[in-house]
Amino acid sequence: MTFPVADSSSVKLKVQPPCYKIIEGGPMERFYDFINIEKKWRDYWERSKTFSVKEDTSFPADKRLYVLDMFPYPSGSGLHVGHPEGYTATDIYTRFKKMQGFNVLHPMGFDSFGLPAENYAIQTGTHPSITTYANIDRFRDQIKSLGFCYDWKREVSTSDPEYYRWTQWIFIQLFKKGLAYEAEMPINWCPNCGTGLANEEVKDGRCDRCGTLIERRRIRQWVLKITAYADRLLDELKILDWPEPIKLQQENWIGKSEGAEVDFSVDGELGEGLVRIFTTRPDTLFGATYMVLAPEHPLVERITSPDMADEVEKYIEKTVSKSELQRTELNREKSGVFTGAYAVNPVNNAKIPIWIADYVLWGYGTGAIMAVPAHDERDFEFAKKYGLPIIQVVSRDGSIYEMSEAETGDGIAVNSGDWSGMKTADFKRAITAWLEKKNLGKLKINYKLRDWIFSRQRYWGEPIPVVHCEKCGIVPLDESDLPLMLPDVKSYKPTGNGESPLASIEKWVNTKCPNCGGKAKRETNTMPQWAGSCWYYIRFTDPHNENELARKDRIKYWLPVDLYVGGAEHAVLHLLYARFWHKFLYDIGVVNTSEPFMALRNQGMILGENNEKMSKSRGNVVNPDDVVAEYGADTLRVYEMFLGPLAADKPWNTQSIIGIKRFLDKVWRLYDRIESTGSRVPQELDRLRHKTIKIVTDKIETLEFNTAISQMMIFVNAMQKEETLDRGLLRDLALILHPFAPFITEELWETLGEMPSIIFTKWPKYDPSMITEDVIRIPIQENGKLRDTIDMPKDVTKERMEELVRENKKISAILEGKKIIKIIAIPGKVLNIVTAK
Ligand code: ANZ
Ligand code: ZN
Repeated sequence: MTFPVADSSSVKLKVQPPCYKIIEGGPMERFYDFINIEKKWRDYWERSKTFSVKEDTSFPADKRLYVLDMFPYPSGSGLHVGHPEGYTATDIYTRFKKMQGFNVLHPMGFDSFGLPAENYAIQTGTHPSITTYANIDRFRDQIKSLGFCYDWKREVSTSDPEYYRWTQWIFIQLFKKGLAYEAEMPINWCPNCGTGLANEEVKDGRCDRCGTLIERRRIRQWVLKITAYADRLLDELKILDWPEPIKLQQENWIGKSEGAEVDFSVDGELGEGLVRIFTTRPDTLFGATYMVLAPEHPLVERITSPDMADEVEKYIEKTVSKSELQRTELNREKSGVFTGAYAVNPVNNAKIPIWIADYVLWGYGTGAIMAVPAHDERDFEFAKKYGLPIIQVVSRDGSIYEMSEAETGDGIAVNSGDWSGMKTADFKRAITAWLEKKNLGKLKINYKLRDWIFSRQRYWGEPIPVVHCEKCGIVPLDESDLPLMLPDVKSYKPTGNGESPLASIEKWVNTKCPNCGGKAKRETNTMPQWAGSCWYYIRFTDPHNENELARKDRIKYWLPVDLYVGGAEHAVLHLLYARFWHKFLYDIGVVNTSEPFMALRNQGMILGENNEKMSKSRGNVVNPDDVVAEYGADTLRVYEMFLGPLAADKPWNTQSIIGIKRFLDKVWRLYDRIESTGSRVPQELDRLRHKTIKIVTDKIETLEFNTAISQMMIFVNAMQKEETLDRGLLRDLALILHPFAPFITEELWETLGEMPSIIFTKWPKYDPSMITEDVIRIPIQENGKLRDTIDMPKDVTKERMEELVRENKKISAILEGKKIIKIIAIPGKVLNIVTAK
């Protein structure tokens, strides 16, 4: 094993002021002046364009990587210590892979449309673009201070017209394919934010942004047909290397459920008809004792008997303003009203009453159910309250017994006519086939996923690029007229009346139809904050393209993203929306892969020192700028990676940051003891070197950075015990520490007389034979005569012994030209080579 080292005659120690200080009256002493060192290398990288990446085709496809961070929203409060956590992780990985000979795309940008900038504008009267761009400048400086190897010339901001031009372009493509449509429908409305929201933005019935209770409001909306992709969004989760909990959240959100639609005939005073219900348990049809329609069901009016009309109407009024969550809460007291009408159960012709109740939602299935109180909890509760019959049709053991609660599990059919005795799964299949044959029902797959409410009645977002023409209806803008610039407006304030502030700019609103040239009005709603982040990773491949969203060959060169790191809170928002847009772009031939992010890793939350979430109100916020000023960016980086596993939530700990600073001080001082290359390295230390390289290599690969750092600490402590240190050893240390602490290692690299940047140096290799813990010295004999000894693992096999001997240079030299008759290897003891001349 040899370690590439520069010829020592070429070693020019470039003595640079920052790392030396004059001790008064004494010699110059090297000292870890991190402030100047970090500045020096930041400037150097910038000047030398060290991190600029090109689509260099000399890298084969398997040597191209795309490592991405979730780009930040540039808030007014600046960078949080949580940001550098993920950014350091991807930076380590990127630097490591570059050193292993990969071409790595590692970009950064800003997700700069959204509510906070607009709210700030409302408070201060400052235009959102002014605050946004000031915040971006601050964020960029802060991020740069941490030494990440981003290719800054690829920076994008979603609120730049040159960027949102293509967001608008994608919208027009969606519109042309019928995947963006206008609808007037009841949606989630946040009265505080003054805007409609998507289902994904509502958490526990409250606005995800401000915590206000959501109302239902019927307003005109733009909606994206994400449901058209439900199956693919679900199926292709399989091919993704993502954390299981995230995949599960998406799976549940998409919520595929298989069942049957069954038609019940209505026997109402005001007319007859069919009510179609959706059930996941067609095997319980014999247990249906009543039927429930959602209050919004159009049939309600037709079937309600005159004497029930008043009560029914009152009930409907009460329901409409309730959110879905309020309606479906399991432990909420159930309520409902009898319509006066009856339905006929197709399997046994039983007449059952039709009720309306708000626990049945209009937006799911068919908006109508058959109620089986014996086997459904909500139905059970409802039946108890209103004294409706409960008939057991599934049994644990085939017998009929008294039930104290709904039994929702599978079992054996009872009270089900000729079908009794069948197992649930078989019965489901059989009855569905029977229903299909009789034309009474059919197999049906339903999804929980709803189409994406895509318009916001707010200012600071992408204008939706369509007009409403009196003659032609909705007409998209010509693509050549993009970007449709967001106009300036006097009042940013949400109007609260369902219109965006843009609606008040008459000059902008009144326009010509691109189709007929007649009078038309612009769409005044804007896109949600999630639009820009749906495709930013594509733009990074070709960020300044003025003719298309990105050039095909560049997309092909880089996509898909190989590693994506960010918080887990985006599971069903950004990560679902981006997958949807990506699949659409795949279908129209813009991208060449069906998934955008192949591997995803989550970073945990960095909590305050008191183990609580960091927040201004709790007074436990740590500002990364302060840490960088006091200890340096390298210390912050190593510290955040040393805190614990990347995905874990972990509290800040000032004491241990001091420990990390001391570690880097120690590393620094080791470079006072450089001995020329090839000087003797104690075998123990040499072994430790190989072991450390192996562990650091393996642990970066799996993003277990804390373990890698621990091992480097052990290595450094061992080196510290030596009075002089082989230059090769120090060289290896600088290389493996580099991804973690890029500034200090560039400086130490220079101290070793090497040329910057260290990132262009090959990652060191380790010798596997050097890293086994227990080794024994095996005598190697030729015809019974001792020739050499070779260290081998204690549990070495015969075959491995032979291999190690053949690899040994000294033995090979001895055996040169001789004929090997046989090799006798006795594991753990001796190896004898029988040769002939
Ligand atoms: C009869 C039945 C018997 C049901 C039984 C369940 C258990 P998922 O898995 O969520 O798809 N349901 C159908 N449409 C509904 C609506 N619009 N609002 C509220 N509930 C609705 O669940 C489907 C089940 O939820 C359906 O199967 C139906 O109740 C109810 F032992 O039908 B079931
Ligand atoms: Zn809100």
